[in-house]
Amino acid sequence: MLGKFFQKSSNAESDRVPPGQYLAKGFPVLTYGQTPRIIQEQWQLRVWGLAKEKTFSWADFMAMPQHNFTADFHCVTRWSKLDVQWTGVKVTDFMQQVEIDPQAVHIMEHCYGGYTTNISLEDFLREENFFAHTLFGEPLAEEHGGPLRLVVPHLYAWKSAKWINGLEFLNREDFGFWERNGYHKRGEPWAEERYSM
Ligand SMILES: Nc1nc2c(c(=O)[nH]1)N[C@H]1C(S)=C(S)[C@@H](COP(=O)(O)O)O[C@H]1N2
Ligand SMILES: [Mo]
Repeated sequence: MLGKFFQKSSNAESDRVPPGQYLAKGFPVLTYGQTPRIIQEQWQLRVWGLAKEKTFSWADFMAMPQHNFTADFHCVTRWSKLDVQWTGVKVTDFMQQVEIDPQAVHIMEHCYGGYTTNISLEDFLREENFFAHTLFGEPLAEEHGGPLRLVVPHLYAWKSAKWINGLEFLNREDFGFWERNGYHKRGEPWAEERYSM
């Protein structure tokens, strides 16, 4: 398990690596299908369902408060990367501009290219979640989800939608792409919520 793709963790780091995970060298790319190419100026994110429909442009996102974030990243295929450095917009700041129906309890994340993943409203609204456009000080590369992706540090990274372009608010839980194909509906790495039985 060590060698080309994984590295050994120090004691301080190993406290931060969830069970069954190993530290990756570099930052692997994990994409199902093709990488969509999106021109930044044409990028949009639409909100609909149990929320007042609204479309956000790139300029809208740039006008929101910008922050730096350091977060650990855990892929269910067993690699983790600690202290990933991002810049972007907090989900909580973004949500100040979204009017949700009180019946909304769940969200489907939609992406350019057709990928979907579901998340509860409670998991989505966590203070530490953010939309990222910058990775280690560079514009977010296409293969990592540029121009903009979601990052949800407390869940496995398949919930961190790359090329995000929609949030559909729902009154019940629905399943996204991987969840329909056997992944756990929530995906909490410390509880090893990898697959559904
Ligand atoms: N749109 C989209 N988002 C996605 C994926 C994908 O295939 N398509 N893969 C997910 C998975 S399984 C992981 S581990 C992370 C990987 O992000 P990275 O390629 O930047 O490392 O993105 C997640 N977001
Ligand atoms: Mo993943």
